Parts: sequence; structure tokens; C-alpha cells
Amino acid sequence: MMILRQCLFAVLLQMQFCSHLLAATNNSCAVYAGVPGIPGHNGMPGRDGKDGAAGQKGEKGDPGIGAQGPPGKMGPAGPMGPKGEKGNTGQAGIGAQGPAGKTGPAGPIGPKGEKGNTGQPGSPADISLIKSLQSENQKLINRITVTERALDAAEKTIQKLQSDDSHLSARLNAIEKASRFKIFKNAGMKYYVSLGLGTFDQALDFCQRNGATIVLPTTEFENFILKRMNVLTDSTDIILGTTDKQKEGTFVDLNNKPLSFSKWGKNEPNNLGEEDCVVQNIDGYWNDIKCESKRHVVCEIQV
Ligand SMILES: [Ca+2]
Ligand SMILES: [Ca+2]
Repeated sequence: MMILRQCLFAVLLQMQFCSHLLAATNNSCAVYAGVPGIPGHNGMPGRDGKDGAAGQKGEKGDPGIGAQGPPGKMGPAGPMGPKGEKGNTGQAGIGAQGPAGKTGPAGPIGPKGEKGNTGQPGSPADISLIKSLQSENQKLINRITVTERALDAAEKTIQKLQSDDSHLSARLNAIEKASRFKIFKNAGMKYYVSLGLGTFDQALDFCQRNGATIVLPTTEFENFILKRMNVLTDSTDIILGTTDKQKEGTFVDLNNKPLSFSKWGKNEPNNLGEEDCVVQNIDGYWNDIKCESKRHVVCEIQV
């Protein structure tokens, strides 16, 4: 190492020397070979190796041996342990006598006692009190009777209202049904509606499809109302719901029941050329005609 340093120093000297030579050359001086210099002294000692990078961390050392420290703080109380066994009964103490116990249950019924002596005659009964009680009792009975009668009357009223309600509903249904037709008339408990021309069989079908039946007056009033329909519809004849198809000369309604009302015209029914169906003429009188004839159809809707 030392040798290396000396060599380096010599080289530096040579370089310095040469630079002086060059400077002299630039000043146009003569160039001569120089005399070797005197070897230099030893240089300053080099730095120690403390400036190097820190090495890797060594392994953890063994635990030291020191004196035991003071005791730590007391920890929190642990959970309650299981209940211990029952201890032995202690010796009987000597104290004052306690209070009397509760009364026990009643004992069994004793034997029947002997008959007592006859008592003194009682005082006469209070007749006025008995009469007063009887009177009050009768008043209560009367009030109950009146209340029962009032309840019966109320029940009958309710039944009548329900009946009226049902009747009104039926009437409303009939009105709604009848109001669908251009021409309709009220005939008491019936509504008559006009449906145009047709034969007896067509009239049966027309009315049935409208929830009705072929008109058939059963009173003078109904016959009168139907006559008004005749006028209103500019008709001359209206087919009625009666025939004598089953038995010639015996006219029955559509339920095969004998007629309860009729208003035959003069010399009618005459079955002229086999006439089994009936119409009401514009004058209100009835006439038997052929069933194939087309006449005005009027249906009746029952309320
Ligand atoms: Ca006939
Ligand atoms: Ca006739």
C-alpha cells in the first residue's frame, strides 16, 4: 500500500514537472532533460474502516438473569362459583314460644240435637205489606206484557219494510226492463211494451227473449190500457196470449189455465176458417184470427 502511494506521488510530480515544461515551451524557452527528484516522505496514515455501511442485525441474545420485580396490580373479580353443599343442621336453640297457628278446617257435622221447646206464638202477618208486594209484582207483569207487545209490533214492522223493499226492487227491475222500449205503459202491476209486427209464434219468441210474456188483459182496466197502446202504436190489432189450439172453442192462457177475463166482440170468437189465436181490436174488443196472421206484438212485464 505504501509502495502504491509512493508511486502515485512520483507520477504526480512528473505530471507537474511536465506542465512546467509545457508552459516554458509556450514561452519559447529551450527544453532540457531534468534531474530525477528526491524520493518523497511517507504520506499521512489512511482513514480507518469506521466509515463503512452498518452490518446485518445480529440474533436476539439470551434472557438476562436479574432480580424479580414487584407484584402487578390485582385483576378484576372472576365469575361466581357454583353453590356449595347445604351445611349440617345446627343444634336446636331455646327461644320464646311462637304465635298461635291458623284455624284448622271445620270438623264433621255432629249428631242431630233434640227437639227444642215450642216457642211463643208470633205476631200477626203484615197484610198491607203482602198486598203492596203483590201490587208491585202485578205492575212488573204488566210492564213485561207491554214490552212484549211492542217487540211483536216492531218485528212485524221490520217484516213489512223488508217486504216493501223486496216489492220495490221487483218494481224497479220491471221499470228498468220496460224503459228499454220506445213505447211502454204502466198497467197497475204490469208494464206493456211494444215490439212491432209478428205472428203468434214470433210474439211468443220476442216476448220470451225480453223476459216477458204475450200481453193478456185480466181486468177491464188492463184491457183499457192495452187499447191505449193500440192507439199509441197506430195499430189495429194486438195479439193476445191465449189460444184454443188444444180444444176448439176453449180459450186458455199460456199456462193452459182458463181465462178469468175476456172481452169478445159481437159474434166472436167465430173460428172463421180455423181461427185459434186472438187479437184485441182498436175498439178494445177481442176477435179470434188465424195464428199465421201478422199483428202488433205487445209484451207484458210482471212486477
Ligand atoms: Ca178456434
Ligand atoms: Ca173471428
